[in-house]
Amino acid sequence: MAHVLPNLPYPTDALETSIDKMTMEIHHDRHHKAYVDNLNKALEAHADLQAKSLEDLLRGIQSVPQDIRTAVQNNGGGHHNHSMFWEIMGPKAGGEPSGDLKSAIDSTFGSFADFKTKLKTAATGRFGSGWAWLAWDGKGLQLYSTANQDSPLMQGHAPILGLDVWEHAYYLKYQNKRPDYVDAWWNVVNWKAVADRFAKAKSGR
Ligand code: MN3
Repeated sequence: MAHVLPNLPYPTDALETSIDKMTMEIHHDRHHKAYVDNLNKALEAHADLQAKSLEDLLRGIQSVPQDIRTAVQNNGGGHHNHSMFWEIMGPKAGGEPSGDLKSAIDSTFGSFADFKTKLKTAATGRFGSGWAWLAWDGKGLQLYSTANQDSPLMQGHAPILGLDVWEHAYYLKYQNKRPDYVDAWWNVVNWKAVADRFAKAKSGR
């Protein structure tokens, strides 16, 4: 079955002023679409891999045939990462996590403020293109960055929250000021969606 570009769950101007409308249009309609198209192209002659869920495909990236492995890693990762990214943002969002997620963040990183500082360090310290992550490793939370479109799924972790730090995610509005983009991004994080992902990961679903 072919992989499909999901619709944005809100209008392209809904995340103004943190993320501008044109960036959202290009990011979703062109960049994310290209990952989906190129993933489908890579899987064209592989009915067995087409039958797998995107998550299983990425968890098992090392067993994907070598001639298409890089294409699946980059484009399958890109598809999964962006599908998550749209979902964990929203209009009238921001603020702070609550409940279980808040407790886990506090006990792992010290406080929500410490967590934000550490994620910003990971996001701004990633040289070139990549993502900064909050991930569930099966026992606890981890915070790190990955290069390119690599997903925590590729190392057996569940992505809880991910911040896209490719230049295409922010350059139109922020140019080279990645730290300003990271600061503004907190205003559009949908903590309810992040908490749902955390609960799901913890229960192993
Ligand atoms: Mn992107």
